[in-house]
Amino acid sequence: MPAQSDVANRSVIIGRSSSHFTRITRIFAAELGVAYDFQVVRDLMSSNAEDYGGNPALRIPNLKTPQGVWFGALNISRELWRQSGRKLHVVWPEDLDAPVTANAQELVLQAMATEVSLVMAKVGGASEGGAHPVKLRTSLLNMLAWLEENAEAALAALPAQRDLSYLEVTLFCLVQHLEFREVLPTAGYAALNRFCQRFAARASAKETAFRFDT
Ligand SMILES: N[C@@H](CCC(=O)N[C@@H](CS)C(=O)NCC(=O)O)C(=O)O
Repeated sequence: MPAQSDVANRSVIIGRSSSHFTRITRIFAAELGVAYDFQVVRDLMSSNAEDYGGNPALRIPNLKTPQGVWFGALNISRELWRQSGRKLHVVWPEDLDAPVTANAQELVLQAMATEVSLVMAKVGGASEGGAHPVKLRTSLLNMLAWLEENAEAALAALPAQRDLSYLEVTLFCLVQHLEFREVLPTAGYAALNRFCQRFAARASAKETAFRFDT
């Protein structure tokens, strides 16, 4: 049983079980063996920063720690790495020094952000037929086509002795989420599906399956 002081000092992930950016952080926590509490943001339309742990961008995920609040999935994943006793070899975005790997990371994160815009516009009741949503969809399809063509090369270029990379975790969360939120059917992306099948075998992926919080 954890000591009471450990429980009192435990970090809190503020997010949603249906959010791909939140899932990144939960996969990192599981891989790194870091215990945390989970605080669900029930209303993503809230304009009160307090509902998001104080994040003025009104976004999730955020991580509450005794030192302060960390905003965003990358900051959180790094902080979880610092908290972990495991000292895994993680390849972070700034370690990607070839165009194929750096561009893959850029496009995965941009595709995730574009997907957020499309989902939030739908939730907010905006028309999907407007000029900008149509452009966003074209951009998303272009990015997915690029990733389908280049992801295998990018993954093969990662250091072989790594335990994990931000690229793999984010790519997995992106592809799974497109299907989960019915933004795009992903069955036609064979290379991306092969990658997801391999990644899905990890305990951290199994433990963090997308679901709508009740
Ligand atoms: N840069 C942030 C992006 C986070 C983000 O966009 N989260 C989405 C949920 S997956 C969100 O909070 N959406 C609310 C909104 O768009 O109003 C990160 O890397 O964590």
